[in-house]
Amino acid sequence: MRKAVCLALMLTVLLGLTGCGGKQETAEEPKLLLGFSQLGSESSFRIGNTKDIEEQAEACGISLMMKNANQKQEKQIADIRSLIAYRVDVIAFSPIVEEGWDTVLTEAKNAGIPVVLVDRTIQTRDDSLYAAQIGSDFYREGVMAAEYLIRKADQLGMDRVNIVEIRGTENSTPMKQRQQGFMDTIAGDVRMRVLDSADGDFLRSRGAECMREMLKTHGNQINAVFSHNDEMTIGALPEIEAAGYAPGKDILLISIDGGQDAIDILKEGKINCIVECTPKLGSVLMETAVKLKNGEAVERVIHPEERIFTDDEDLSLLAPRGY
Ligand code: GYE
Repeated sequence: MRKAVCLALMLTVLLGLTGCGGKQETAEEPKLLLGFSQLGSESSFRIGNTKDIEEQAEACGISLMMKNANQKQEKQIADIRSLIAYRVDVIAFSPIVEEGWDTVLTEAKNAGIPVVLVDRTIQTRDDSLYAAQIGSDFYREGVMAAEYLIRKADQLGMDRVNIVEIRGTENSTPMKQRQQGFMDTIAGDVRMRVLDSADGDFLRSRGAECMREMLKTHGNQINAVFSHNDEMTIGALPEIEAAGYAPGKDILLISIDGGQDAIDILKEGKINCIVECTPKLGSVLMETAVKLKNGEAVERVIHPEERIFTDDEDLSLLAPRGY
C-alpha cells in the first residue's frame, strides 16, 4: 500500500513541470529537495518522528536535507535560513515554540519556498507564511486525558482527586493545548483539584526533578499526575517509588505519546493511561510536499487519528509501536 502511494507520488513529481521554465524533469534530476528543520531529540516521540520522515522520504524518492536545532529556537531559525540559502523546493519544520517565526518565514516566502509546519504550530498574523500544518489535535489529547481521569475517579469512587501537572516545553503548542483541553474538561467536576503544575520541558530528567519537588511539597496529598509526555512520566516514576508510593495505584499516572517503553510500563500497571500522539507524520508530509512543488492545492490542517491506551483494556495484541 505504502509502495503504491509512493509510486503514485514519484509519478506526479516526474510528470510535474518545473516552476520556472515549464521544462519536463528527467529521471536523473532530483525530483524534489525537501528541507526539514527538526527541533531536537528530546524524546522517543521526536526520535521516532525524525526516523519516520527519513524513511518516508527515502521510500518516495525525495531528497531530504535534515537539520536538528537541539531545542534552541535561534539554532532552528539559522537552520531554516540555511535551507532557504540552499534553495530547497519545500521547507518543513517542527517549531519548538509558537512565537517568533515571522521574519524567517517572510524570507522563505520572498524566496518563493513553500513552508509546511509539522507536529507543532505557530502564532502569526500572516497566515500566508505557511501552506499547511500536519500534526496532532493537542487540545483533544488533553480532553481525552481528563475524560479518562474522570472515568477512573468514578470507578474508584473517589470524592477528591488532587492532581499535579508536569508540563511540556513552555510556549510550545502541545504544552498550551494539552493543558487547556485537560483543564477545560475537569473544570466541571468538583472532585478535581490541581495542586501544582511545573515545567518539565518534555525531558526525562526534568520530569524526575519536578516530581521530586512536588512530592516534597505535597507528599501524600497527590492522587494523580498528568504528565504531558512519556519521557517525563518515565522520569517521574522512580521518584514516586522512592518516596514510598505505588505508581498506578497510590498515585494515578496519565501520560501522552504512546512510545513502546511507556506502553510496556502501562502493561505492568504502573501507568494508568496513555493518550496516543503519533510521530508518524512522514507519509502525509511527503504527499503534501509533492503537491506544493507541483503547485497543487493542499489541505490547510491535517490531524492524524489517535486513540488512548488504558489499564482496563487488553493490550497483549498491540503491534510494536516503532518508537
Ligand atoms: O509529545 C513530546 C515531544 O510536539 C507532540 O514533543 C510533540 C511533543 C511530544 O517532545 O514527546
